Amino acid sequence: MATSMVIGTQWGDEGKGKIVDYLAQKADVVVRSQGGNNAGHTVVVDDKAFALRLLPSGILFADKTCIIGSGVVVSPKVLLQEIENITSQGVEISKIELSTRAHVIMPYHIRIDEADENLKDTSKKIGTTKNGIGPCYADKVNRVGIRVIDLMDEAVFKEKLRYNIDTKNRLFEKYYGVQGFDYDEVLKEYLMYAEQLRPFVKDTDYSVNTYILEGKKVLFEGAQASMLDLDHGTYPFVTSSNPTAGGACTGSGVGPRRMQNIFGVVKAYTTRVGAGPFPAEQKNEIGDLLRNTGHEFGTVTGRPRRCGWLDTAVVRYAAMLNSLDYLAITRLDILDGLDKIKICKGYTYEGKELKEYPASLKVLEAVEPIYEELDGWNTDISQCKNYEELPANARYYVERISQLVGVPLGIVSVGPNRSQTIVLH
Ligand code: 2SA
Ligand code: GDP
Ligand code: MG
Repeated sequence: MATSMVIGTQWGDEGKGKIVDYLAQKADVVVRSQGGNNAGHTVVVDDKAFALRLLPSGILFADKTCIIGSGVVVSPKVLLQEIENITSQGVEISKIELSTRAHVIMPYHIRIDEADENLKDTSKKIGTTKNGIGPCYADKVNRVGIRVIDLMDEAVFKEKLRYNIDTKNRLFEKYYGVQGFDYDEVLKEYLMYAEQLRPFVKDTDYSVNTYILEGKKVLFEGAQASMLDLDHGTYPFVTSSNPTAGGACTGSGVGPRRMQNIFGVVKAYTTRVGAGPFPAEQKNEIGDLLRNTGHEFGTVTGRPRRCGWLDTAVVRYAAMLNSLDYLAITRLDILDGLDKIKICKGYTYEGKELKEYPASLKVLEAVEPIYEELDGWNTDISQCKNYEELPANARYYVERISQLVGVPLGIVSVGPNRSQTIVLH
């Protein structure tokens, strides 16, 4: 196995961090290709939980190379803090490479993110993580962004910073009515980060491809998820990058022919943080039960996550978008106490069954989920070590998911620890 990839199939927080950490045991290199510190990936090692935001979830191994690729947006402050946090806990971390081409999140991006959200009417608020992700990607697309390579060259950085501070300060003053930034203060802060980051900076477009050609095992780690994809998700209630498999190619500089073993991570039920349509949402005691049993609160923001039944219309769409090879079903243990479990098989709209996932949010907000009810297993499965040990009803549940989605099972996860992972293929 040369390369493999882990992708979220729902609205995020499927347990990608845990699956990446598990698969990383056999990998040499782990690559993040998109998103930034909006991600919150929890990895549990020996009952100790690490909340990772920017660092790839392979970081907790001493012998791996962890790459922050060209498509990532990087907050230097958060990255340096994250490295400091983990190393201060006595963990010997992997070697880190930071792409010269990654874009840098600046303080004005965070302020624009907050100000934009504050200006919107309640029904139009995206519910972003307010980390400046969208405004940083917007500057990149608008070709005024600052890349890591620019930060490494004081003269280039000064010129780009001057332009950005001047234009953004005008925007803050005239449009948002909030305080702008002092050029000298930002310059001083970021030149300090530049020196601290310099040892990690590398042309990762070349290094990732070289590792693959050398036969090293490279694992691509998706952040956020397919339904939050800027092009294919529930726009505009999405993030500003491409968490789908194609995004791993553009965000790392690796061609699609090299991508193999694409795992789609599926939480055994559905959650969503932030606004936007969610047809299988349970705004009732079932949703409350899933949130409380599953401790469904944002890793970064602590926001309560919206909860509902598993929606296979969503996962089927994700299977197509990502050409999934295997499903990795997580958090099956959270359903242990339920007598009956529902699966959403698809939707009807105006009385007719939809064959395709709708692009129109108006349609998506009006669809009726079609449910199938299954018997629960009412057993603690968290100590099951292999597939045969799972109760028959639990096996039937995951097999039914695989059947409805049309993708074989690869992994079933029954707890947050590495040891609570059942591998099927
Ligand atoms: P942004 O900040 O611009 O990317 O927000 C846009 C939308 O993307 C959603 N989003 C997320 N959804 C789930 N989990 C995320 N990461 C953290 C976590 C979130 C947290 O792991 O728990 O701590 O709240 C994440 N990041 C972005 C976001 O909710 C918006 O809907
Ligand atoms: P990510 O953003 O997709 O990496 O997911 P998060 O880390 O935000 O949220 C998933 C949570 O579920 C984390 O706290 C994980 O430690 C935990 N987790 C992952 N797999 C399992 C599982 O199979 N069972 C249980 N109980 N927890 C799990
Ligand atoms: Mg998360």
